[in-house]
Amino acid sequence: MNNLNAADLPRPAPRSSNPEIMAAEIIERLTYRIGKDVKVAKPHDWLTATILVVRDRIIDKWMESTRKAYANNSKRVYYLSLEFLIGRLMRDAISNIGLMHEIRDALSSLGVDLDVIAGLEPDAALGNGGLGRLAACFMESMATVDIPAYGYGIRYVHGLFRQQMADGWQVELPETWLAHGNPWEFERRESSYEIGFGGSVETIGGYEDPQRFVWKPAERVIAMAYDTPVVGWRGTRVNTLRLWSAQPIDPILLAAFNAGDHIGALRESNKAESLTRVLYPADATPAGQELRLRQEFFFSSASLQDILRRHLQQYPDFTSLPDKVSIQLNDTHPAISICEMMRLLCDVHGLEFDDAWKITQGTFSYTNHTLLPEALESWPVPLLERLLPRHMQIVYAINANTLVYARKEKKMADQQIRSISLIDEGGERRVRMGNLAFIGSHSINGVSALHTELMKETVFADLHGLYPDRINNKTNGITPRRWLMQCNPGLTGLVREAIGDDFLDDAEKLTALDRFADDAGFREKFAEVKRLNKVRLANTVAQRMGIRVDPSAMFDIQIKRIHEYKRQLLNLVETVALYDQIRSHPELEWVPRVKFFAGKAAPSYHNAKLIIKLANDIARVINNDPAVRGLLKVVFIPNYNVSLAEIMVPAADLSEQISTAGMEASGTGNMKFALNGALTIGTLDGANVEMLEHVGADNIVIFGMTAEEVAKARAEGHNPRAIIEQSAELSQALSSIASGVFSPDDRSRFAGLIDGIYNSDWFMVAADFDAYADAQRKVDAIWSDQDSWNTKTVRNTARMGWFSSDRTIRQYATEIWRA
Ligand code: TH1
Repeated sequence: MNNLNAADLPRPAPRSSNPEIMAAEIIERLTYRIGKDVKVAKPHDWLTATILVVRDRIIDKWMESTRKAYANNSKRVYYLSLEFLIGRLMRDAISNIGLMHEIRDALSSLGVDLDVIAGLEPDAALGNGGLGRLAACFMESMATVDIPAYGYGIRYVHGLFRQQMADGWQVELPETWLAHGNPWEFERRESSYEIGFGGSVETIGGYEDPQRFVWKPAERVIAMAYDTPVVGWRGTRVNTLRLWSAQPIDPILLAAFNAGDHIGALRESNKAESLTRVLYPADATPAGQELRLRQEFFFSSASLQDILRRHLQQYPDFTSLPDKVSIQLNDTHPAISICEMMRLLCDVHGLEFDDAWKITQGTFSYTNHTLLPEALESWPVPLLERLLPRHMQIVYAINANTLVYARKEKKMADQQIRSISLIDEGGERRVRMGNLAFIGSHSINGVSALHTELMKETVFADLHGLYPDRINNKTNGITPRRWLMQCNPGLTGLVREAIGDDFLDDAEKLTALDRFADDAGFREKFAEVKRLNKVRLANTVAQRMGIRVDPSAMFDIQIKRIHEYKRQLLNLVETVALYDQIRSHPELEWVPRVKFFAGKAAPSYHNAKLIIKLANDIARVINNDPAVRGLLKVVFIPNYNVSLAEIMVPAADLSEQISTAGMEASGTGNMKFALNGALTIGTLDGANVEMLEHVGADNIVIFGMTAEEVAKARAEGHNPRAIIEQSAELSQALSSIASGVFSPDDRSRFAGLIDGIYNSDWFMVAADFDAYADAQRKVDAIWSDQDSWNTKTVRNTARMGWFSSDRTIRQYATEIWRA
């Protein structure tokens, strides 16, 4: 192939966008690729055939994009992430290549409804929450803004568990997104690498003057690539999401099998495959298990080998690496890549340590997504030593250089030296992955302005003192294609009528909508779109849960992972207080509300699971109490995922973003709701702070303690018991929950949860309660003046364009990647 001239070869026939021709192609795929006759084809077969037709139209662009990057010697960006929460792909892809009407027509000429088969596509949940979803939004935006980029991750056989409810308790079931095969992906057997674990390090060149180190792993597995094309808006560019799957070196030990040891013959093979079998279901908490470290190293090593191989295909050596390659670490999960790069450069390619270090640092950059101390990854030294002995040596070498520099050049004191060290010496010795990622990178970024400032003041204070130019901010964003155009076609159509199509290519052009906030006719249409989206959600809830909700009530929604710092408990306690108020003051005009909750709890997170049970217990009591007269309903929708979010986000009137200030690094759900015309009730936390700046104080309801006040209260100690006693509403709500009003079958079920509020109130539920309840009554007052409400919600949509992930990616590209 290499000595042929591509221009002289026959080229694939250009793909037509004529619906008749596409219908014929769908039949062709059904027949020859799936092997089914039209008469017996199942809906799933139609889905697969359609995806194959769509995929073909993306492939031409894909090859062109790859060729172009090669020909222009463009810099390539590699986004390394253990999570990609992509959800469904078909609608996204069809819409981005501009064939929605054509494919719909093609299918309908075959008697197939696009919406029906689109609903059958499995929701790829290779991620837990915000961090994984951000990686997916970034992939789409990098293709859209024409950056040659690869996402690298793991092809988990089982993504995030399916959540089922058993009597209001969360039960985890395996998720099987690959059950029907995956028509999007290409298996790349030729892109396979060996990955080692354990063993020992040999020194060549003698003890006195060691020249080289050679790692002799005791175990080896194969990493095999699966590629998925990711197409940007208007098909501008197609990038690759490359996911690694673990394969055994010997699929079966035939001698053992023939000797009758049928299970032993497969042991090694099973062990290898188990590496990429499941996603760890912990969000913002480290898994801390050996298998997790194996996953992290497996995918880091495979990605690094692939990146270096591709570089050497095009360039003579690695001196140009920092100019031609940027590697972005999505949190510390891939941080071991820094050591692996050093090992490959020094031990395999023969570079000197100092030269390799310059190249490594010039190439890597790191995004931090959380400051929660319990969430900062670290690995016990003995574990790293056993599993990755050469990498442990490299950690010590990097540490020695850094600490000498800090001590000798920067005159740092013992306390500061302890805090910047890669080794945590307090208790069992552990390697701090955050410090490794920081020291091995030329850029360290936070994900909102507040979070970035807190990074400088807290966990990274001393490292920031040592390297003051490295920390920078890149406020998160969301892709407006998925989170406006696809999930909310009604609103998209209305906005186009009002301001034209410019905003489709540049979300910041939505500001043109601002003046329509004062146009009563427009506001009415805007409200009508919202109503239809609420009807759609009401239907989903009726279908899935048999619960009827009234679309004319305020839809108040909190959807995200269940975590104490996100304070679903604050919302639930206020719900109980409101329930009490509605019953004690039936003469007042209460605003009818439906409080929706959805989200998964980490299987080992006891309090989070208890909060889910509490939501369900409260729902059962309130929804069945005739004294409430339908003024309040509580709905916990099971199995929250990207596809459910796409139905709930456009249907929200009120968006709950109520984390304890200083604890939510950014949040991205907050942006999705506001863009779709919901009002936010929120704390001054994460990106809420910047949302306030963009939408204006009149168009968002902010309440509660600031991050500074929270830090002060924690340092000086606050007295939750006194606070509770001063608030009649709060004490009544807490004692009814604690005493078993909502859990008559187990009266002490929630006593411990409520005790936590009385005794320490770490998350400031009591401390913020009154401010939150007042803010909710302010929300009621705005709702009661629908003109005022609709003015605010239109302004939210108009002013949220800045939070497009296209803007975020452009900032990464110019300020970090220089791509
Ligand atoms: C989340 C943050 O909690 C959230 O505030 C932020 O918007 C999002 O990342 C994207 O930046 C995080 N998710 C995880 C998941 C794991 C570990 C740490 C974090 S921080 C597994």
